[in-house]
Amino acid sequence: MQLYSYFRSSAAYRVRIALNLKGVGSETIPIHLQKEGGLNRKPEFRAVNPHMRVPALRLDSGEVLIQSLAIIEYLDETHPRPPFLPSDPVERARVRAFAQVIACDIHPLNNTSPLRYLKHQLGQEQARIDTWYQHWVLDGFEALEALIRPGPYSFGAAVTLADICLVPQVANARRFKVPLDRFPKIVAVDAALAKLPAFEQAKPENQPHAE
Ligand SMILES: N[C@@H](CCC(=O)N[C@@H](CS)C(=O)NCC(=O)O)C(=O)O
Repeated sequence: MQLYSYFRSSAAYRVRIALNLKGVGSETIPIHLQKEGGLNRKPEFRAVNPHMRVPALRLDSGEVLIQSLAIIEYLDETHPRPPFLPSDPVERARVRAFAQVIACDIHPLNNTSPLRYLKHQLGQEQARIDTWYQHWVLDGFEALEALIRPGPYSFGAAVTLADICLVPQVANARRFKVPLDRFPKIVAVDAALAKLPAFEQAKPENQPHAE
């Protein structure tokens, strides 16, 4: 398999964690999102992913999958152990909901394209963009803090899709200096997950193309 990735992309980070947890090897194809206005915008990458975003996963069959949650669920379906979702349907819905607070409600507002749009098309100052970033992270983290169950991970003793989404979002928040002191449960879960090799190896700074 080939993973189109960028070391700082939190959506690609989710897939790196998932691949590591499943023990699935892949070759990384780095796509620089800043260089020359974003190499993801070149026709070569548009041919891979029409939405011009990472991650994308090329399967051995040549098929390309996009969208981190779809890729992670594909990995879970094709490599069932360890499972990323609990067996109970209500618990599954809860884990998915937690992941979607991050992937559908926090991340899309703070992603490269919208932040660039605020700056270049809408002419917003960097300070206002930083305020926007922080506002939506804090808004989402308030909900996550309330949704976390007794640990050590977000939903107990097994690592789930919720954890796979949480760690990259926390790393992103730290990078943008969002204060996390109001979120002791999030910080504790993140610290517990940091001890797992699958999470450690997936960190942005541990990618060969990191800068
Ligand atoms: N919902 C998508 C988000 C993908 C996404 O937006 N990736 C970002 C990096 S985290 C990206 O490629 N941004 C490039 C751009 O917006 O131009 C997923 O979960 O895969």
